[in-house]
Amino acid sequence: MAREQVIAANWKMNKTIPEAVAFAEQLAAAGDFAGVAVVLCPAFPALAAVAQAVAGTRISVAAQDLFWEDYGAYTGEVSPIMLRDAGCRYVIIGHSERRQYFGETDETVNRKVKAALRHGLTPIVCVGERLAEREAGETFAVIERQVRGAFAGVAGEAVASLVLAYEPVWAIGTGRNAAPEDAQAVNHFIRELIARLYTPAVADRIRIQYGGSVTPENAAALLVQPDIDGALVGGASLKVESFTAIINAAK
Ligand code: G2H
Repeated sequence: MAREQVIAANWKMNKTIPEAVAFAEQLAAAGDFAGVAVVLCPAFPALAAVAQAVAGTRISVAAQDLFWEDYGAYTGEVSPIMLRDAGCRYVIIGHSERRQYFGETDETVNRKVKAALRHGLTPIVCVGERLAEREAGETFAVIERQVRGAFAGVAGEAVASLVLAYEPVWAIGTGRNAAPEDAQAVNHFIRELIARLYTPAVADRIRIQYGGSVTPENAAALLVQPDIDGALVGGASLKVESFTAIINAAK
């Protein structure tokens, strides 16, 4: 089945509101990107302004995190209702930086996935092994644990609609991307796991990105792999030219 590729710009803790809006306007003017789902993921303060800037285009907006409650005394947190209100369609959940620095676990990822789905947000769920785990031959076991944890109690129809991002931790922001065949092997493993946990039809529909030092130079070789359905791009998404080149590599 032909799956629409998802190319997402994870800006992490970069770009002020004016910088984010200027990028969004420039990107919107750069093309209509037919056939590719293009997603911008600004920091919370810029979400609404970027959503306004891309209104009426094919570009969507994602938050980089959310909390699972709707309202309440949770100082510093942002709920799925607020993200919808700000114009988000997607939300990144379980990025390795959140797992590493902010105590995210498979259980909190699962609660966030359910909260996002409950409010009509499409999760972009991140999984990936650390270098020591890869070197110990534990890559598939780690990925399986993270995928099972993220989707515990989530129905197949919902899983089919969301996005997974395989991001080996050792490749994030290091300039060292996974070899296309290695990324393909893990993405293929994930798709087979989804087929085992749900059905082949669900596995066929879920979009599985690769993330970790994706650049205009290496994007095409990664995106041509049969089980890689897009990219979650960090560093190379901060400039319109390099991000546009990666989108064009997906076509
Ligand atoms: C991985 C990726 C974006 P980078 O975190 O999610 O960042 O492309 O800088 O490795």
